[in-house]
Amino acid sequence: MGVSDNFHGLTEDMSMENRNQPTLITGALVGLLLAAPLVAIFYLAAQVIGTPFVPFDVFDWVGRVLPGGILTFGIDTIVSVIRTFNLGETSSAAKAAEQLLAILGLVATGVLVGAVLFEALRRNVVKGSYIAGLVAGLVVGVPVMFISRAVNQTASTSPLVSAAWIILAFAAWGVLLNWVYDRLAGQTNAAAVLNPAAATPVYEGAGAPVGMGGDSVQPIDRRRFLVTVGGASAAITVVGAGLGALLGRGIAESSGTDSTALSSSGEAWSSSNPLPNADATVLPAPGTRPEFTLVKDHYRIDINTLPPAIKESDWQLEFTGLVEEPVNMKLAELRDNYTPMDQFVTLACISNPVAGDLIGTTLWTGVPLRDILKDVKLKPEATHLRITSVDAFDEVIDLETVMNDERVTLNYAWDGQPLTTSHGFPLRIYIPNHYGMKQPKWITSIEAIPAWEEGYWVRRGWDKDAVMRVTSVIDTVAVDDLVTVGDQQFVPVGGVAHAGDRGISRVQVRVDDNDFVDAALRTPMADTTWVIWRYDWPFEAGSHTFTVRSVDGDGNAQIETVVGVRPSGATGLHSMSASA
Ligand SMILES: Nc1nc2c(c(=O)[nH]1)N[C@H]1C(S)=C(S)[C@@H](COP(=O)(O)O)O[C@H]1N2
Ligand SMILES: [Mo]
Repeated sequence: MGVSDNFHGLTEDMSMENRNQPTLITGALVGLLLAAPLVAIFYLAAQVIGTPFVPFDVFDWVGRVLPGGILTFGIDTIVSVIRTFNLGETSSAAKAAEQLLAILGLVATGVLVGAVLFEALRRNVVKGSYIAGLVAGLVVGVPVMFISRAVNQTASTSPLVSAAWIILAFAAWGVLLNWVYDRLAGQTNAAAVLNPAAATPVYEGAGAPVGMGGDSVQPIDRRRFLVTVGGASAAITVVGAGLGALLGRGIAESSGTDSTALSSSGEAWSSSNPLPNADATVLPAPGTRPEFTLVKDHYRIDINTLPPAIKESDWQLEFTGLVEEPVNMKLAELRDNYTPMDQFVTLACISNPVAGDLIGTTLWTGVPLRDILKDVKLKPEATHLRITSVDAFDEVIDLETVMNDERVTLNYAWDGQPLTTSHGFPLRIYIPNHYGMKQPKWITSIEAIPAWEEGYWVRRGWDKDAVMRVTSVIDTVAVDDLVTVGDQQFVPVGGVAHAGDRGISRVQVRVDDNDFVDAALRTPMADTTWVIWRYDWPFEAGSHTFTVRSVDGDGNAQIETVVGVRPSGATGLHSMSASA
């Protein structure tokens, strides 16, 4: 009977003396079974106590040390899968994918460690009860503890408590793995297989949790025991994850106002408080995206699996480097001591594909950086500023731009509300005409330096200037909203065009193989926002392909050659097919 048993089968090709010891493969399985509840317990503790959720920390750390090429390949793969299978809004789907990968990473580590530990135990590499398991737990736990210390920005426990918790959790996990091995080994020792009736089960793990039936020692018990371990593990995983989700203060997304659009006066956009272009005569074609993006709908891109949670009371902005004297500023000083500036801004990620959703427009409120620099005495050798964030993200901007352009601002509000955690609370910079990668969120320090240096993504192979490309997108071919003028019917076609702060001077639409014809441009909210365009196409039944192109305010035509996002932003024309 034992010969046909699955787990026995796994042991078939083993050396004589260890024939019935649990194998590497069993170790991998047990590693898997025990990794799942470990993840759940980390999650529950993170949600309830505020300890670090280590899978995300390790994932973020790996992302930061990986070479830029590999990292970009990974991100591009995730983004194309999301777009190919239409898995929803790109940035949230990408974050969900990253979270899943992070968790799978810990599970894979569990599988590996389980396999190695079982093999080591089978070969008797380490003697002594649970030493091997403890060592295995620490081999993972100690580096993870240091990694978490280095990158975690979301835990609310003290560094000491966080460190102790991580070490303890992994040590317990390793010992548990070891205990399972001992149980499995004890239940199918050679004597048991040869003569089940005569064998006595060996239980090395004194004080072992939840008694297994102790008197049957047939190989079938190994399977039964593993099923029990699996069941217990599944139960802990489900209960842990469920409780965590229920009781959680939400490690997945802290704060974040779900405000409807509000001006800096705190008043919602309305007929009495209209958007600046409310009386523009060109109206968006039905189905065009909202001209103003609600904060909750704004894409989020950054190097963190969870956005860093900064407490205002813990935070200050430091000015360091080539300054006569270091200066620290609290958020309230920034807000109260300088005249704020409101700007409608379209922000886009350099990783946004043509017609992608990594672009949004909201109202930024902040203080011109040059006003603040009047109170921070820079040394004459200073030529650039390095802006660094709590997540160790950084970028460098030249002082000349800062001093010549009051729009370069340190911003503390979006849409009239304090920045949300996801979007950079408490402070983020705005640098007109450049992609998001040049514009740190969660800023903690500004260092005056004597020469230009590369920033985070530039070091990883992206464009050092990252100037926004001219781009245009078709949002809608509104075949269900025909406009009739006389006896001619028109199909409203529309979308947006954008070119940093350069504005859009022309948008043209082509239907099938006809010539490009001019679209109408809606007055934008500001020079720094996208422009809504509209073309009412004389209706012709059948299936048609619409293509759009644009020219920026400086006369630069949109590049028609199709090029991917790396290193300087995507180019190519957007087309959409429709039939009526
Ligand atoms: N500290 C920090 N700032 C950052 C990033 C980051 O990873 N860390 N990502 C940048 C990138 S690539 C983009 S596109 C914008 C996105 O801003 P949003 O998430 O508020 O839309 O933030 C920028 N600022
Ligand atoms: Mo980005």
